[in-house]
Amino acid sequence: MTKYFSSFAISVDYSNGKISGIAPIQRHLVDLKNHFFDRKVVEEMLSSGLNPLIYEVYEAFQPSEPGHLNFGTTVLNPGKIGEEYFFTKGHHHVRDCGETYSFFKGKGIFLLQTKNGETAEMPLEAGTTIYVPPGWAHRMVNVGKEELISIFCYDAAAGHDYGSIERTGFAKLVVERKDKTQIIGNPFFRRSDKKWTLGEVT
Ligand code: M6P
Ligand code: ZN
Repeated sequence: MTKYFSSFAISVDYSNGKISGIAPIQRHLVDLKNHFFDRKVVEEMLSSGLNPLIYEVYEAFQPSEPGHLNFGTTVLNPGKIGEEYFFTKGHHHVRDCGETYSFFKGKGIFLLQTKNGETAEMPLEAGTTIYVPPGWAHRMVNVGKEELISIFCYDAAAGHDYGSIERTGFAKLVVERKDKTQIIGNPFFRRSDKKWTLGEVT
């Protein structure tokens, strides 16, 4: 016999992305230290006790079985590590499935890539809704001066695969150079054998 779960409602504060009754997952610089391009700046900051909060995720998790949906909000703070803007770690899904993100505050860039090397970038502002099809890794980058906040929804059985991105990196980086936001190629993409340090760009 089918087991029915109870329906429920949550309350999202649209000014700051917080969801009442949900404790956020927090990611600080130390949790992303292998993801930022400029390892030297990361090491200097961490060794001098600087470990900023990069983002928070308020997520209503459901049983991880087909049919259910996980949903919640992501609050990505403004800031940079060296030239590179703050971003979410980024992931593939273990079980290929789509995801939607609806942005209601801030300014950003959404980065997508497949394991075959295709890439896509989309500008983000309040009102933008993104559909991430199955097979595309995804990351959001905050290029604005305030928080970048979105509501997301995806298959509760999807799972997060972070390992693939940790091994290859994202193909594109979003940086501020000459007072401009620029999307540049990542010189270390797919070079997981390399210990990244500035100055090794070939
Ligand atoms: C969205 C959802 C979450 C995810 C979060 C942060 O809010 O996709 O499932 O955890 O983004 O992204 P990441 O897991 O890459 O750190
Ligand atoms: Zn996802």
